[in-house]
Amino acid sequence: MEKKTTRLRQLIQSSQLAFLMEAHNGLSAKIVQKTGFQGIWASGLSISAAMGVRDNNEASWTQVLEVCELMADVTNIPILLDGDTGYGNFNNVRRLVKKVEQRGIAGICIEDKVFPKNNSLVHGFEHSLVDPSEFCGKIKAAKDTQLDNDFIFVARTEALVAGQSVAEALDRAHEYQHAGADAVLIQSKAADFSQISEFMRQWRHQVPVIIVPTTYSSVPTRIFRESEVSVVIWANHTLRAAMKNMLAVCQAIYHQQSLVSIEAQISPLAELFALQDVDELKAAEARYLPKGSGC
Ligand code: SPV
Ligand code: MG
Repeated sequence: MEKKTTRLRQLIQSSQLAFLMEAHNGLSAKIVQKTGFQGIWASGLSISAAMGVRDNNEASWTQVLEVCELMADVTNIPILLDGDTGYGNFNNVRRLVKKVEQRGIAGICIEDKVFPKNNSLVHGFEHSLVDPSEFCGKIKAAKDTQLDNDFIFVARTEALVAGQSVAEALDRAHEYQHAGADAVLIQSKAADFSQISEFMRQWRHQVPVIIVPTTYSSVPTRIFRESEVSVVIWANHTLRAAMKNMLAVCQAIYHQQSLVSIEAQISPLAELFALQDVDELKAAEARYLPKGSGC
């Protein structure tokens, strides 16, 4: 089987629109793979939410990496890690890339904001951008550090999120591409697709463009294809699905003091054990445990 890095590169560079689905722990990563998705978005928002903390770099980079390692261990599809700002300057990015590669992560996405960052979609926070020259230094440092040629560096511009123009986003994206980024992610918190559509019209398609249509979720995927977007990230939807159902089931059990009504709302144990691949352990026991040990 091809390396995960190679598969992520092929996915991103394919002429077909590709999709990455968010996961935030081993269980959700397995579900994403089982569904048929060809790649995972290791979302900073979802991983921090699953830890019960804010998406403001409250989780340390090693805590995030631990989660990613688990996700990589239990799946065989590539993972693109949301590496926020790279947790510091170019030197922190170099260290991050080294450790991420060691843990079997296929690529990293770094954004051009100041550390510690604020989530792009949360209301009432400022978004300060770093100078493009500083960000280009991070890109070059990452590309010089990676050992596997197919490892992916996605440069994410937050220009639109910070209230800057489409022209500024384009200028930044072009600089990032020239600095060696393998793809560009253009983030937006708008409820419509007009700014990104304009961005795509003016983008000289040297490297693929990735979008995250969380706030403009009503835009049909056909429009993304027509705009020649390369990858769509569904960025937080397993986390939000789990959160909603966990809350509903907790409330039902709390109020009813009974399990009578909730079985249909939760996964059967048999499905849970299947996802954990308990049959593999049974087979391994038959092979490795002494016969008649009763274990
Ligand atoms: C994430 O999933 O953590 C992202 C996407 O960075 S967003 O939350 O939309 O900024
Ligand atoms: Mg994020």
